[in-house]
Amino acid sequence: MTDTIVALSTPQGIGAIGVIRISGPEALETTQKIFKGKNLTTQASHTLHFGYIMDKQEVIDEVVVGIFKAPNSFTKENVAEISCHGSGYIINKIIQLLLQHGARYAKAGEFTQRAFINGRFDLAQAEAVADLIASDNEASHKAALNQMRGGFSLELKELRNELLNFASLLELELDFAEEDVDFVHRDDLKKTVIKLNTFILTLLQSFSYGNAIKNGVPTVIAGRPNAGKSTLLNTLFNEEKAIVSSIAGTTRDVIEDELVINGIKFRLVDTAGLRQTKDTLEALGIEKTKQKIAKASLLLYIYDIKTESMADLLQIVQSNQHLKIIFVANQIDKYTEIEIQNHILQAKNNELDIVFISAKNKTGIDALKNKIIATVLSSNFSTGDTFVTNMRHYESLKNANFALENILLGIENAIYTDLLAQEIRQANYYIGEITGQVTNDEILGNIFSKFCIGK
Ligand SMILES: Nc1nc2c(ncn2[C@@H]2O[C@H](COP(=O)(O)OP(=O)(O)OP(=O)(O)O)[C@@H](O)[C@H]2O)c(=O)[nH]1
Ligand SMILES: [Mg+2]
Repeated sequence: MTDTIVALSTPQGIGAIGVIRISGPEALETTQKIFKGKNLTTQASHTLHFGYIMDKQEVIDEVVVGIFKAPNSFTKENVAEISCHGSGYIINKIIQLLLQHGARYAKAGEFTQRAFINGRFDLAQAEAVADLIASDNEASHKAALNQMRGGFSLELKELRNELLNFASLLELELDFAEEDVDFVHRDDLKKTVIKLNTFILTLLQSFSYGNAIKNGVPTVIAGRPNAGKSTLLNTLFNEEKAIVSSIAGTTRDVIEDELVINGIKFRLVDTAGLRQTKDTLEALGIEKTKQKIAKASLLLYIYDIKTESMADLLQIVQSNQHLKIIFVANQIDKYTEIEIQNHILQAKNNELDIVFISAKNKTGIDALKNKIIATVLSSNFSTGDTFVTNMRHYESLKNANFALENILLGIENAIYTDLLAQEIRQANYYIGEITGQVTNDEILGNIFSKFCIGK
């Protein structure tokens, strides 16, 4: 038997209104005990009721109570939502009264946990609720909403069911081992496993993009000293974040902040200029630059067309094959039209795509932003609409992929039926971890404790 829980669902602190949520079998009765107005327990679901919250004879507040009857509520239980005036005193008082009348204070994420347990959605969808609340830009909002509404879980569940069918057929085969009949055509099993594995591989590949969407695309501004990296950073942020000077080697430490362009979040890093140096501090900065480049997925390589040759640029491409590079020719205000045209021609011959800017005069910045967005959205970086943003899902997918490869290997080597069945159970276990078809209290506790109270 579940109990009835209560918590403030709007942020702590003073607001115009605060919403207190009560969920559980006794939600309406408990609320009724402190409410003066219509009898809430006999009202229709999805209705609002004006009235007073009373502490015995004393009026605490004028409120509006919304009621949602099981199973048509967020938790699939009876739910009441009291909208009161947003004073800390009133909110605490109402919650205290509800606790006195038998409700229990909700744990972090307990409303969402109940929604999951009552089958409102699967685990991956429940987790997306937290992502949705945390999303602070268009792309992460889209990703979370897509996941909350089903995302990849539905397809994953269907494919898992197919695999489960095979597992039960294999069990049958074991029961009839004496008769030497195959209930499962290994070719059919193989087809299903390949289909599932292909889907899982796509999801695995989507993680770097999904993760970038959620936490910001790691983007490094690098180049030689005095190329104008810090000037560009300041221009992009419209703020003097980094020190700019004509002394080569000005930036020593990494300077990092988030920038949203066209709804996509970037983690932009300005770095120490790359060169040979005897200065210990500068050398440390250059080491940090290299570490940042190693972890980035996008590199904005800033250079001066007079000081770097095509061979230098090609060398940059050579040594940074793990990431996308945008070449940014800076300080074009210093050059003649002919010099620029000449450089464009050379770049074309070497198949290099270049954006020309003047970081100082703020010209070419929109073109650069467009180029950045186009690069992020280009097909080999992003993998379409569905992507994995959650580390836990990524780990389970990796394990599932490993198990599926083992099944394929097993079919190839015609291993014993019981071993094959065992591998299938493994794969199903890991996929079930994502959707919540397989859970344990520890996993659940871990996931929902990361939510805030009231969610
Ligand atoms: N004319 C012109 N000068 C620029 C431009 N961008 C930067 N500069 C100048 O170039 C010098 C170096 O700029 P920074 O932004 O400090 O260069 P940096 O790449 O960060 O240099 P380090 O931090 O030393 O590696 C400064 O004097 C800037 O004013 C530009 O577009 N045009
Ligand atoms: Mg600098």
